[in-house]
Amino acid sequence: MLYPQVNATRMVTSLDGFWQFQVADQKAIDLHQPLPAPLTMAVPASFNDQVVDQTLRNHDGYFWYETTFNISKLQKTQRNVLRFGSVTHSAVVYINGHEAGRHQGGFTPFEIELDDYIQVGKNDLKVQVSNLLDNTTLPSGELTQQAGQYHVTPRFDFYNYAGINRPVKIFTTNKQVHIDDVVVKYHTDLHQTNVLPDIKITGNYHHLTLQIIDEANNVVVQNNSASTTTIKPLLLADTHLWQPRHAYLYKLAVMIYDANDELLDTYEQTFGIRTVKIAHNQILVNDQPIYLKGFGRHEDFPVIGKGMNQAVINHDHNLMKWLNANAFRTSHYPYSEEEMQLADRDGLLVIDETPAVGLFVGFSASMAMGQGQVNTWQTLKTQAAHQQVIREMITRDQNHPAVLMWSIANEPASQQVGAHEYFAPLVQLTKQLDWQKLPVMAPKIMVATPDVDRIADLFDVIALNRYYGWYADFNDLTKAKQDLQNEIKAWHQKYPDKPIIFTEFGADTLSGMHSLAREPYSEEYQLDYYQMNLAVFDEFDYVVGELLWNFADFATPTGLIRINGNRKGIFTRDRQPKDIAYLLKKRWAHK
Ligand code: BDP
Repeated sequence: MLYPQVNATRMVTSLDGFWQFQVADQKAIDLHQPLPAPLTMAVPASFNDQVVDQTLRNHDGYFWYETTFNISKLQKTQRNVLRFGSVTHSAVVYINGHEAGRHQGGFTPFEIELDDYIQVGKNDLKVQVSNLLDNTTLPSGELTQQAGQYHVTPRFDFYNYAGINRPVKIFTTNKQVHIDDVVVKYHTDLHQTNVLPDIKITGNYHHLTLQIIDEANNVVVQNNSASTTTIKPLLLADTHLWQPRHAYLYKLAVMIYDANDELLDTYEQTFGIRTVKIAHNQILVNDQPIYLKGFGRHEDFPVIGKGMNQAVINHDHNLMKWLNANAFRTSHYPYSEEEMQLADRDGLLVIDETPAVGLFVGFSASMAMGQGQVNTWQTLKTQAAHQQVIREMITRDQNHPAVLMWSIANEPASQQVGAHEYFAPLVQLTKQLDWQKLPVMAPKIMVATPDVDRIADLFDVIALNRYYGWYADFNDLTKAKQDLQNEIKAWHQKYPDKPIIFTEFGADTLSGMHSLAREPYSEEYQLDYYQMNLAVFDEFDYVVGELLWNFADFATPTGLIRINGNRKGIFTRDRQPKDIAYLLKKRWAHK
């Protein structure tokens, strides 16, 4: 899927700004009239923390956004497409009172063809948004209704921020013929690279030209072709590789022409050349073993909630680079396209995760180690949604060299009967959709130990979320150390060829709390906890990654063990370092 771009044939208008907003179900809205009693709401951002009224902040159900936009005579001669970076969790889009499209799933973009609905001059855009989650959606939640009021109990701990979280744009293309997709496929021996892109075009054209442009803006290779099916490979004789923390980005320019050499449409797709392999329990990037140093994170910041904000993203990346990190996981949903573009540029490796979180019925974060009594795989009906989120994530992100692996679920009930049957087709689908065949993983919950887990054989990597010294062996780091060592050995014994990475480990820590007794919640305990864990990882050369939980403190609903959010951050929510940050910076300079 192409990210909107302004060029010789395309225009982009941003619809970001102050919109109208109102909580209401469909019956209360006249689609041909302005919203009757709206508030102002900034887009992009979650709605929740922009309002003062707490009932509104925590509203579960439907709400409406409205804005107007103008179309010039000139613009009406083009094809106009409305594009949402994401609407959380579902959207029905109305243009001038008519339904023009809808989308389910809160973390991937969708596009709506506008030409049948818009007019020259002023147009009305309304979006009915829902933040409801149930047994069929991803993320997964428990939905109840009482006296006509919906109530969602999320099966995850982060606050269920919702709204128009990412940019809204209208882009134009030629009406009759346009480039719909560019997938930059290549084969490289790390010196010579043959680039053979997959290009989708709607409409008739006479011929196309392809160019690869390097970072100095030189055209390094060019091809002409009569059609997308007869493209000859473009040879990069001396490939400049994309390396972790040493990014190098090329662009593939596609130009399509009519018989008179008149340019009909063009698009420039950024890409990088790198390989990813798994061999002998190591992860190889460009044939070199890599050790992952970094974080599980959240899109989460005061006031904007899960809204896309480039300054926050850039600052987070600068903090990660300052600590000498090289990787992060998009826990627990695909992050914004803008962030993925920056990861490409910053050379940060990304474990790209679907929003398949909460696939464990009856397990509750606030009960910590509580075991679900209900069989998840008989209760949930998420297979269709799961296929969709995998498809949409890969379609959106396959051109990003930063993507190292696909994480297709976080902490599913992989120890319960039915887990293997549920995941086997999903792993197969992921491999089938991804031409690169990147490794596939799904981080494991603590109760999914090697003796009871049913799905590890399906995946390329053993990814562990482990909290020895916190949810297990609380305040007993000696016992925690033994248990951690034993579990690592047991996994290795069962799957000697698979690399092990720790996708989560951490301890809630109140910034500024100090304890001579080095007690839990203090900065001292966080230091001791991590030093123990990191020393254990260093004992095993098949442990090839440490992604700490979490990069920063983040918002959650208040709970028994969630006081003002999840406090496992290495940084506070406003990005001030806890003591542990300096230890990591030192360690990661050499690791
Ligand atoms: C894990 C989840 C993560 C939670 C974390 C925690 O994957 O989303 O925030 O535990 O409890 O179970 O801190």
